[in-house]
Amino acid sequence: MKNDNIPNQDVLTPLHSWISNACKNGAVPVISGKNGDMDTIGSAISLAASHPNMMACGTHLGRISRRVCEELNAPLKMVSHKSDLPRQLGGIVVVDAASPGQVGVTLPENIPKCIIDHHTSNSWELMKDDLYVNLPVSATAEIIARYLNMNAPETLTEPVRKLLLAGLLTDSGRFKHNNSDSFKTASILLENTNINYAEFVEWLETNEVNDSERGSLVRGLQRSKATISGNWSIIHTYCGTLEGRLAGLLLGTGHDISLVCRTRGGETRMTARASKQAVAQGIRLSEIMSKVAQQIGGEGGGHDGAAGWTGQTDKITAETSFISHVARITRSSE
Ligand SMILES: [Mn+2]
Repeated sequence: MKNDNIPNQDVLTPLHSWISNACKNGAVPVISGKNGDMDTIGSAISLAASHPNMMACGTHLGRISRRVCEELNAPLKMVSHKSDLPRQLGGIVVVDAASPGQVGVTLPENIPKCIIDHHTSNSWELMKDDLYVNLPVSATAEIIARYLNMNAPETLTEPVRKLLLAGLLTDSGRFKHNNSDSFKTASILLENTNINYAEFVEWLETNEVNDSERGSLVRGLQRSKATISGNWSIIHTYCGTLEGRLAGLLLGTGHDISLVCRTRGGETRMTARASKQAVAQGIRLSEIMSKVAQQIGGEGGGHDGAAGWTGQTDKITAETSFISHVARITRSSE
């Protein structure tokens, strides 16, 4: 069966023509999205490496991107205003941003732009010479990997492969929510290289956490307590930083729900995660957090399997409210 999701020549050939033409006319900044995540940064730097007239630019580096770029010596020009972009532009490429608002810098007018993205919807306004490339893949890095493999394979050096792999790994949640094409892209990135995949994944994950954060995570784990709330098991704790990461680690113990509290400067935050099975059987964390907000004030929301709440009450009150709302949910058999 033909898989229409695979980035193919139908998209990558016009992309190559657009880039070649733009590079003939001048400098071409490749601008990353303002969240500065590994996908957008890895995509921008890798694509920019394929032509001397291209330059990776961005307004922000996220925590993982910053460390990976430092380790790999990957160049990204920080820009805060359109005047920071090169003069005599031949075009502008934007990677991994679904709207102009996600770029972080106002783009100059009357310059052809090319948007490369994988978000399901977008609010870009396209002009005559603009090109919009969107594929239903797990990461923009996948589109770039396929493009470079086809049109500029010499660009796929080991650091570039690692940048793209890091983008793919982080955007697909370590291949937890990807489609099968992501494995093909990963295979393209790994084949004929000396990259040790297992070591690379470990490096990427341990690189996210520094010494003091590591201590904070361990203390959070040591303080954790398991509670049965109605039909559900909850593992909960508190910590000073990296609540999301700690909640993810705690969920690995096999409980239905993990809950992490953090209090700082009179503000309490709760971060919760639920297993896929718990969600399938009726847990909607975003609804629970909204109900907590209705009961004790503050703001709550998120997704079914990952949600948060922030407010002014102490952590015991917040935790108690969360746990009592979970107790009221009946467990359905799938
Ligand atoms: Mn992305």
